[in-house]
Amino acid sequence: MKTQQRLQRIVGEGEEAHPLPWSRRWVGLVSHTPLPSPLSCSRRAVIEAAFRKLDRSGDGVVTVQDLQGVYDATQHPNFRSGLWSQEEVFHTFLDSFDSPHDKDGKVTLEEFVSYYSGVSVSIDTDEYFVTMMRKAWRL
Ligand SMILES: [Ca+2]
Repeated sequence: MKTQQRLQRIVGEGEEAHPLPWSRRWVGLVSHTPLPSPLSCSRRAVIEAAFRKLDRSGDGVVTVQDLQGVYDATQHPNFRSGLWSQEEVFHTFLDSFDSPHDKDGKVTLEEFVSYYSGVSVSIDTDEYFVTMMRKAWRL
């Protein structure tokens, strides 16, 4: 009994003195946490290609006028149910890219890149990101 108590004390003290298992776990957690990283060249290029496709007028800003003929609003569930007009579908679509600090119904390249930087963080490989963008925007 005495020995067992002494052993428990030693083990207990050992844990206090050497918090290594916890430290290791912590390091593991940190290394698996995706950190916001700058976009790679291939990711940035495919985002810019999608933006150029959207910006039909070529003035560097995507507006509702640009979307007409590129984005099919008639497939949107709220259009199909008669809840929204095509115009409302376009505005809602643009709104998802529009910076919360500058809601003007126009999307600049920087706003578009910023939106996809957020998406990019959760995608591990450049290849997958590029494929996803090509499919989404039919590039
Ligand atoms: Ca434009």
